Amino acid sequence: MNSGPVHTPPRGFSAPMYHTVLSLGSNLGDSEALVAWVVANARQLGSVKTVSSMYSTPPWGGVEQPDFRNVTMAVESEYTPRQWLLWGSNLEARAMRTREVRWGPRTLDVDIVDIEGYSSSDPELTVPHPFAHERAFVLIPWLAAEPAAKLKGQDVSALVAALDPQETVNIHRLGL
Ligand code: PH2
Ligand code: MG
Ligand code: MG
Repeated sequence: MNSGPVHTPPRGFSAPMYHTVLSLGSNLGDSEALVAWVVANARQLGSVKTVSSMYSTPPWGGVEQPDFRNVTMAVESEYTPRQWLLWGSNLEARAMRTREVRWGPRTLDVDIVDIEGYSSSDPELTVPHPFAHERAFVLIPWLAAEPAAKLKGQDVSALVAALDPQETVNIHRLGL
């Protein structure tokens, strides 16, 4: 009987590695713990490249609600874009995220901002994120985590410099 290995991958085989940028946000419940829990979960996968500090950011979108805690992190793994999407949705569900109000308060939001070398117009997985280039609460932490980052060919540093100062003045880096 042949007892040799049956699942050896072909020599030289390796799955593509995706450099993926994720934005984490929360403004309900223990927001700092929830965001930190997501980072810890990604670390367990062994895929975290860089993580920004935690930022306190005023709510964007015109709904009156508490300030957010936001983190942007870069991960690199063999997870496909859809696997990251499912991973984020699963964590949102475990944080008992609900969707009552568009742009309203939430315990946890895990958004895919950008994936190097990948784009998609699927409504469930639009990559790059259609508004990331103008969202201070994404760009400022992202620049801190990845000073040389680019989004759609533009330097994130230039996108940050182009933000309306009114959008940035009340964004604070927390010592976390
Ligand atoms: N998320 C939103 C709407 N508004 N504002 C801030 N400051 N941070 C967020 O993460 C955020 C928001 C929708 O996902
Ligand atoms: Mg969001
Ligand atoms: Mg979202």
